[in-house]
Formats: sequence, structure tokens, C-alpha cells
Amino acid sequence: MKQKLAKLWQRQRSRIIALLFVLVFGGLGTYLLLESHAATPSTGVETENGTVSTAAGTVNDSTASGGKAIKFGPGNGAGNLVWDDEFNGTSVDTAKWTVWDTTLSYDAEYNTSRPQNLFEQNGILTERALRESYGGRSYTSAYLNTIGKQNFGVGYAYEIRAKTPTQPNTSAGIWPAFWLRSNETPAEVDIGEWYGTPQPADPSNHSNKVTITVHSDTTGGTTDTKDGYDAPFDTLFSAGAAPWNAFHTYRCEVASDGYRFYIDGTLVHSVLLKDKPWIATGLGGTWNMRLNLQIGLAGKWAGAPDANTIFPADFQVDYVRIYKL
Ligand SMILES: [Ca+2]
Repeated sequence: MKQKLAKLWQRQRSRIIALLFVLVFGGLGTYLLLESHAATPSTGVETENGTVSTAAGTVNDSTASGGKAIKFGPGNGAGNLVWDDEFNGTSVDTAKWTVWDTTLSYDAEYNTSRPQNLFEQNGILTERALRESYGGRSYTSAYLNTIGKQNFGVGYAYEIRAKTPTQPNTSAGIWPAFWLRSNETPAEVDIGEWYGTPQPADPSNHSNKVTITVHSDTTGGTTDTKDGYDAPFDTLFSAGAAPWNAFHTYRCEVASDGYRFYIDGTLVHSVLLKDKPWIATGLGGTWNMRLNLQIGLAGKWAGAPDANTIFPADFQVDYVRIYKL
């Protein structure tokens, strides 16, 4: 038997090695394929590291997301890309965004389009909040919206990849947000809001969390019904990849049965029609996007900056993308 095996080995050595190679690496390849191709992304979509991907696969996002590989699949890259801004230019694309030069009644900053407050560089859009006297306000910042320039409805996913400035103890009053406002109804969907140090006006303490909220009515009346969820930083992100240190993806899928929220491809919250029938109004409409870095007012939501708040505070955005589901 031993001799037969030895002869077989001598005659067929190369074939046996080749067979073993196919078994081991073929199996591994199939495993990786199944593991990483939960859904096929659009081809030609820019990957997380800024190069163009023409094939489905796992994106190694080692520099930006604390070493975690990000998988394509539901909640991260699923669907067909129908609208995007990768921020590869040198100024904001005003065909896609309106840049407000204005104050707003519910926050403390003057929003400007000046390069001090808003710039695009190396594929990143930066909204920069400053502590300075300007137009009667003590702070300046930036506010982008897509009103009248993009109006998708149900059946789309809205995704941002961003680094947010709020962090413990040094960001009171800093309030970046990526959100949707209905074009037809008073409904609002906050895909992500990030609050600084807790303020007296915020007894539930939204700091150190990603705050996700669906509102029925944010016109300022008392009729607002809302569903909120605070996703805590410490359970979402590893210590080296806190949201002020690393880019992460935040996504909302607006489907006919409700809203699903994902962070770095993981489903963290759902607000579904079967549980919350009041969301029907918003789901019947279309949406514009808001991308802004507000500064809170004393005694009001988000609160005001204090002596420890670090300026400039930068809200950095790698991309905003809309996918058809
Ligand atoms: Ca980019």
C-alpha cells in the first residue's frame, strides 16, 4: 500500500498539488465571495478610499474606519447609485446644493458661503464653524441644502460618509447634522445629529451619541410626533475610530414600509409603518437633503458653546450618495 501510494505520489505529484491548491484556495475564494457579495453594488462607484471600483467586493477601509472592513450589502452601498457628490472639486457644486448665506432663528451662527466656513479639498467637503463676530452673530458656519435640486421619494437610500467634530468636554454647542426634509409635508428624518457636551436644556443627554429621529411635524407647533434613537458612540465605534477621529457611514433607507437606519453598514434602528402609522404622511412625499453645522443657543436645544468648546470645529464629508433600492 505504502509503495503504491509512493508510486502514485511520484507519477501524479504535480496533479495532486494542483488539486489540493484548487480545493483550499477555491474554497476560500468561494467563502470570501459569499461573505462579501451580499449585494452587488453599482459598477463605477467610488470606493471608500477614493478609487473607482468596477467590481463588487469588500472595501478595505483601514485608514478611515478604524481598520474595519466595510461590506457591500444591505445598508452599505446596496442599490443603484442615482445621485452623488464625491466632493472632488475645489468649490461646492451649486447645481447640486444651495449654500445659504443667512441666519436662522433657532441657532447661534451666521451661515456663510465664504471659504473660511466652507471648502472642498482632496475629495472632502468641510463645513467649518468659527468663533468670530460676523453679521451680528458670535459664530459663523455653513449650511447646504438640495431644495428644488433633488427630490427623490420612497424607494431610495440616503448615505453620508463623514467625520463629525463633537466629542466629550470640548464641543458644547457644536451640532452637525445630515437630514431630510419633506418637500410636501412637515415631516423630517434626521439621519444623524451629533451633539456636544450635555446642556441644561437637553436633560436626556444626546452627547456622545448619534441621534436618529423621525418627525411627523417640525414646523414648530405642538403636533410633532417623533420616534428617536440615540446610538451610543462607545458601542458603535472602537476607541481609535471615534467619529471625531475617523470617517463613518450613516444611511437611511426610505422604503414603502418605513425607515431603516444603518451606521457603517449595520442596521441600528427601524421606524416601520406597521408600528408607527403616523409616518404614512412623510412616506407619501419627496425629500430634500440638509447638511449643516449649527451652533446651539443658550437655553435651547443643543445649548450654547462654552469656554472649553474648541474652534474651529470641522464637519468633514467624504460623500453624499442616493441609491435607488
Ligand atoms: Ca470624497
